[in-house]
Amino acid sequence: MMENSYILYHYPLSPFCRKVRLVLAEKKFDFVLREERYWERRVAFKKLNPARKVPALRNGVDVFADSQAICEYLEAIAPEDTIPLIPDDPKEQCEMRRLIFFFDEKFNREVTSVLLFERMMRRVQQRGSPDERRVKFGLVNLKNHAKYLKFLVMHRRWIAGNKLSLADFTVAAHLSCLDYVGDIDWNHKDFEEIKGWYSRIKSRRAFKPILSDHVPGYFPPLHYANVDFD
Ligand SMILES: N[C@@H](CCC(=O)N[C@@H](CS)C(=O)NCC(=O)O)C(=O)O
Repeated sequence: MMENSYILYHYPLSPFCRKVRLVLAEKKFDFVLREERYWERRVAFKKLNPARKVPALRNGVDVFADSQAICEYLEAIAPEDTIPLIPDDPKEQCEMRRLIFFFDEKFNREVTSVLLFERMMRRVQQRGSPDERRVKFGLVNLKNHAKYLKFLVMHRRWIAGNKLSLADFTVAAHLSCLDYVGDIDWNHKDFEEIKGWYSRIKSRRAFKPILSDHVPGYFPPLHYANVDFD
């Protein structure tokens, strides 16, 4: 491993970990991935992050936790020749953070965490069979939130404004997890506009490794890894 290289403790289908992976790659940091099955509550991992949550990012003796805190730190120390992911204007920053919290809190609680748990994590963690009522709840919420997301991408070039920002990586991280488990109907009218934005972010080089993720026993739909959705 190269000196100054980062270790990211992650789980492949965690939207928070994916956001950090995307930002590490976009900002050209050297990093290696270490899968952390956080539900096994490894004592050594608790020492790294007392919250026992992934992602945690380690660089020698320094450990950083919480995806948003990590991304803001990476933005602050990133090489100058990389594209800025936080706007300079305080009003634009505020809008970007509002949307990040909206998706990482509300959307995650009502959609991503519900569908990922029912579709996949229940089986991975051996916690019984899917609760169909919860699946329905997640899918109905996804439909409702898609309308808001559609509104955003129809009025702005990127999620939080006219420039690419951390908000785009946040939302893309959530959608990529939902796409992996097959819950996004890209042919539905509400996803038509979203598809154009997602295709733009999905075609960035930083996105490639995420598209080749594979969780043993679960295959994503064929379009998952293709930028043109074919
Ligand atoms: N706010 C945290 C949330 C991280 C999070 O909830 N990660 C989940 C995996 S997707 C986790 O580790 N859960 C373990 C737990 O809640 O005990 C962040 O942005 O990093």
